[in-house]
Amino acid sequence: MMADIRERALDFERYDEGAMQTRADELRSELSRRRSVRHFSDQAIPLDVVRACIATAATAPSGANKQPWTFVLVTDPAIKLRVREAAEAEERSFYGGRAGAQWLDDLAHLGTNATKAFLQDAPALVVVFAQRHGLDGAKHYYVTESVGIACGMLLAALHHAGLATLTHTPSPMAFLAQVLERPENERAFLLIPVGYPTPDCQVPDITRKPLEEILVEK
Ligand code: IYR
Repeated sequence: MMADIRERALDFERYDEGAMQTRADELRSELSRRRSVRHFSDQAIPLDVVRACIATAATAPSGANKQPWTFVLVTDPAIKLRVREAAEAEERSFYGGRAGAQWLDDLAHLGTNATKAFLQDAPALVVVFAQRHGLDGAKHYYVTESVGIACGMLLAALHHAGLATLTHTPSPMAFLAQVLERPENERAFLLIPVGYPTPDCQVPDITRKPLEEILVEK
């Protein structure tokens, strides 16, 4: 059956080229300062800011507009502790050998290990779940791409608002669905601690690949 196509006028702003370049350069500068933070202060953060950023993430494009994501905002210290304990159990086996020598060697410069104090210290954890299908059985499309785009937008929004983040991927992540009591159609996709960095927070001294290396023009 033919669907009834409903349309409305696009809300689109057109800038002159100088303004376009300035906007592009300013966003590049702002986002290039975002870094993965592993040392969080336990200071409280304004949760309405986080909620606004989650609403921003949820404007991401998605396959057939199915919006196949659920964001779980965890602030309860008892739940954060359970997440930490379960994540550290997985990470101990990862760092204890499951990762393999090559992977551990690739991670060595980051100084990461199985201790995940940030899961308790950060005042909020946003756990992003991918809905593999609708709860009613509806088909979802391009779930990984859709949820990945939403996560990128969430990280940018939180940084823009003045909050530090980490993209943490304890592996495997199945325990998150259990601890957070998610329905069977949801799979944990990314765990994002959110907060302020400690005043003396250090980060690995890494660089980004130059544009010439990552951009191909034809
Ligand atoms: N999930 C582990 C290991 C880890 C893996 C990658 I790839 C990283 O870029 C960083 C860490 C951990 O969080 O320590």
